[in-house]
Amino acid sequence: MRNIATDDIASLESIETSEWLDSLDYVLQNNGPARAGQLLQELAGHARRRGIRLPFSANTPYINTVSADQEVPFPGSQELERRIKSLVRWNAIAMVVRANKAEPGIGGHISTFASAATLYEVGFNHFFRAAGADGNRDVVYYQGHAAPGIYSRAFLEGRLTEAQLENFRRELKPGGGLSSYPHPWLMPDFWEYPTVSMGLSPIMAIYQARFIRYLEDRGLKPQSNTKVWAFLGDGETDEPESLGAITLPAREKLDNLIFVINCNLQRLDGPVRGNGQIIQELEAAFRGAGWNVVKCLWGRDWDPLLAKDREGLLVKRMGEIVDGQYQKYAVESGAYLREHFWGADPRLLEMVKHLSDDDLKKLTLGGHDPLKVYNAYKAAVEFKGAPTVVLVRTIKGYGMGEAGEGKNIAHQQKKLSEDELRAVRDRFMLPVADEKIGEAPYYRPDEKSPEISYLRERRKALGGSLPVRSKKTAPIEKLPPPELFEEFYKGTDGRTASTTMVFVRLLSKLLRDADFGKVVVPIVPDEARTFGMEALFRQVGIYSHVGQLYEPVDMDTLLYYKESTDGQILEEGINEAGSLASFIAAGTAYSIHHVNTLPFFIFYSMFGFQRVGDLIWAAADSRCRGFLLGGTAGRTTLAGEGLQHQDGNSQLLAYPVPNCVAYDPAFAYELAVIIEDGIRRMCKEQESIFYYLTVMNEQYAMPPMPEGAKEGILKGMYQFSKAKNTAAKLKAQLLGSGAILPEVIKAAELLEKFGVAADVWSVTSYGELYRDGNACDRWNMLHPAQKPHVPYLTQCLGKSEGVIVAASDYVKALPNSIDRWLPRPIVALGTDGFGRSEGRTALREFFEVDARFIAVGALSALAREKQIDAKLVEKAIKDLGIDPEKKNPAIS
Ligand SMILES: Cc1ncc(C[n+]2csc(CCOP(=O)(O)OP(=O)(O)O)c2C)c(N)n1
Ligand SMILES: [Mg+2]
Repeated sequence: MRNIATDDIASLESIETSEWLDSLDYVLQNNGPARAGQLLQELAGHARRRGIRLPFSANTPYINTVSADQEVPFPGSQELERRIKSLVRWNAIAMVVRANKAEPGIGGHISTFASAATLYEVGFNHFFRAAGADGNRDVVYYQGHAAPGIYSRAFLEGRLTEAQLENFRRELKPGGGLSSYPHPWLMPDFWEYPTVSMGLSPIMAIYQARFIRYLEDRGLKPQSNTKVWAFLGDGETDEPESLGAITLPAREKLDNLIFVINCNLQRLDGPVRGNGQIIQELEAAFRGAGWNVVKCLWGRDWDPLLAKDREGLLVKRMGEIVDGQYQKYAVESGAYLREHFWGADPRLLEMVKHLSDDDLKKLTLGGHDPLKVYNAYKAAVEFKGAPTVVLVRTIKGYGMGEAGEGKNIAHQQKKLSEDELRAVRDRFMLPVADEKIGEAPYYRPDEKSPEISYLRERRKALGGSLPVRSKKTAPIEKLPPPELFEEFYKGTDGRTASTTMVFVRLLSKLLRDADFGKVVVPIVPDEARTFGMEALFRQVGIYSHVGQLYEPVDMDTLLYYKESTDGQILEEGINEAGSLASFIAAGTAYSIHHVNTLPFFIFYSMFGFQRVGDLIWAAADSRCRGFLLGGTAGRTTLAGEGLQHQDGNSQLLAYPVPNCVAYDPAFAYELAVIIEDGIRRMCKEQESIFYYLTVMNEQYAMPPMPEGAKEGILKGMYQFSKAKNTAAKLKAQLLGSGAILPEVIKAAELLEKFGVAADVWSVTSYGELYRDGNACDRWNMLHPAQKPHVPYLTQCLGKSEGVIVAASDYVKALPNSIDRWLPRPIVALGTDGFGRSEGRTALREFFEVDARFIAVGALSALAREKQIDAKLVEKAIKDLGIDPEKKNPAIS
C-alpha cells in the first residue's frame, strides 16, 4: 500500500531542501564563499542554541577540496609534461626490470612510483625549489620506495648515467651504482634524508619545519619561504611515528609544512582499509589536529558529472564505497563499473548514459590528473596559519595493467613479461622498438629535444636540480677555547659531583661562549629538572615562536620557566622520537641550510637506543653531527627506578652504529676531553660522526686528570693508577668504567690486603677498543707477510702481569668483546638481567659489580691459574659476606 501522507511529506521536504540550497547558492554567487560560510556558522550556532543536536563530523564529503570553479588553469605544457612523465615512468620500470633480469631477487619497486608519478612530476616542474631559488629552498622527503622514479628523472636531467641506472641496487659494481632507497651515507651528493623506514620521514619533516622556524627566529638563517614537503604512503600512516606528532605543527602554525599522502588505498599485502576509507580517516585525524586538509580525489573528467549532481547523489555514492571495493573498481571493466557503481541508483545511471563503458573506465582519479594535483599543491603552498596535508587518490601500479595495476601483488612486482612491457609502452606512447621491448631498454631523448629542454628550463626556473645534498658549508674555525675545558681537568678537591652535573656545567659554559655559544642546540624531553638543567631555562630560554603569552608561575624565582622567541633550548615534552627528529634537523643543518648547529640531546638513557634506535640509525645515515647524552645511566647507578629505567644495555646497543662514537666516562676530565675533541672532529674537521655519552647521577669526588691521559681517554682506555705494593708477587689488572670505576678503585685497595698488586685502568669506551682491535685483525689477515698492527688494547695490556678483571654497569658482552686482544682471558663483571627498585649498594651486590665481587673475580682467576689456593678464595668469599649460592642476576 502506498502511504500518501509520507509521500507528500517527502515531496514537501524536497521542495524545502531545494529552497534552502537555492538561497545558499544565491549568497554564494552574490557575496562569495566567505559570506556563505559565515551564514552557515551562524545557522549552526543558532541551531545549537535552540537545542538542535548537530551530529559531529570531522569529515567533508568525499570530493576534491578545491572545486572546479576555484581552480586556476595548468601553468605549463600539459602535453610536454605528460611525455616527460611517461619517460620517467619508463626508465624507472626499466631500472627495476633490468636489475632483476641481471640478478633475480635483487628487488626494487615499480608500483609505488607508478602511482605517484604525477605527484612528483607536478612538484618537480612547478613547486620544489632548489638552493638557487633565492634562499627559499624546499626540503623534500621522498617516499623511499619511489626511489627508482627519482633516479629516472635525474637520468633524464643528465645527472645520472645509464651505467649508474644499470647498477641500481648493485652499488658495489665498478663505477658505483645506486642505492635501493634514499641514503645520504651512500650517496652523499644526492640524497639528503633517509626515508625508507616507514614513519620516520613524517616525524623528521615535522621537526625539520619547526627547526627552520627556530633557525630564523634565532637569527641563524634569514627569514625564508622554505617549504618542507613530505611524501608518504597511506599504509605508512599506520606507523605511530607518522601521526604521533601531528599536533605540534598545527599548534605552532607551521604553514611551511606540507604532507602529501599518496592514497592508493594499498600497502604491501593488500588494502590499507579494505572495510573503511583511509582518506576520510586521515582527514578526520588531521582536521582534528588542526591541519588544513586538501583532498584531491577525482580527475577533471568527473567535473561535468559533479556539476550535474544537483541532488548530491553522486557525492553520496562516492562517499559510501569502502576502499576494498574501490580497489576492485580499479581492476574492473567499464561495464562492471556501470553495473556496480553507477547502477546503485537509476538517476546515477542516467547521469552517465552518454558515456561508453570505455569512457567510464577512463575516468581518472585526482592523483593522476596534473591539473588537479597542481591546484591542490597551490592551495597547500598558499595556505597561511597551519600545515597542510594533501590527500591524493591514486591507483597502485598505475599503468602497469595486467602486470599489477591495482592488484594486491602490485607492491612486490618487479618482473614484467614482454607483453606487459609492450602494454606499458603503448599506454604511455613510448618510442621503444618492438624487437627491443623485451630488454626494457633505457630511453633518453636527444639533449635538444623539447622534452629535455623543457625539463631543464623548469628546473632552472626553480633554482636547480633536486634532490641534491650540499657539502659546501664552511667548518667552524673558532672553536671554544681550551681554557673552557681546563677547569674540569683539575678535579673537585674532594667535593662530590656527578658526571651529569659536570656535563650541565660544561654545557652552560659552552652556551656562554661568545662565538660558539650560538651554535649549541640543547634538546631535552621533559627531563631538564631530572638532570639539574633548570638553570638553563633562564640562562638561554626555551624556544617558542610566540614567546611567552602567560606569566610563569615561578616568575618570582631566579630560575623561572622562561619561554622566548629567541630561546635556545628545544624542550620537546615527553617525546624522545620528536627530540631525536630535532636532533637530526639540528645535526644536519650544515648540509640542508648551510648553518652550523650542534645539538646536545640529553635523555633518559633507557629511552634512547632501546626506544628510538631506528631514528638513531637514520641520524647516522643522515651524516648527522651532535652529542647524544644518555642520562641517569648505569643499571646499578640509577637507584630506585627499577626494571624499566635502569640501563645496562645502551652502550652495547650503540656498538653497531658505524659512525656513532660511544663513551662511558667516569670522571669530569674524561667527559671534558671527550666533548672537546668531539667538537673539534665534528665542527672543524667536519667528520660525519656523532657521539653517545652516558652520564650518571651518582656523586663522588672527581680526581685530577693523570698526566698524559688524554690520548688514552679518547682511544678507549688509560692507566688510572698503578699498584702501590709493587713488591707483591700476585698481580691484577683491573678495568673499570663509568660509575663502577670507583668500585674498581676500592677493589684494588681490597686486593692489596690479600697481597695482590692491582693496577687500575679506566675504560672509557669498549666500543672504540673493539673497533680498533677488529681493524687491526682485519689488516693483519689481509697482510700476512707484513709487520702486524698491534691493537691499542694490546699495547696497553699485552705486557702486563696478572689476571685481568673488568667491571662496568653494562652487560658483560662489552668486556667480553675485547677479550681476544688480551694476553689472558678476561673476567667480565657486568649487569646482565632485569633491574630492581633498590639502593645502589644493594643493586651492586645483586648484580655482582661492587668492590668485593671485583676482588673475588681477581682472586678466583688467580686460583684458576694455580697462583693461590682455591681454599683461600673460598675463605675470602665468606669473609667478604658473599653468598656463593645466590641467584644468578642475569635471569632472575
Ligand atoms: C618500518 C617499516 N616497516 C615495513 C616496511 C616494509 N614496507 C615497505 S613498503 C611497504 C608498504 C608501503 O605501503 P604504503 O605506505 O601504502 O606505500 P605505497 O607503496 O602504497 O605508496 C612496507 C610494508 C618498511 N619499509 N618500513
Ligand atoms: Mg599505499
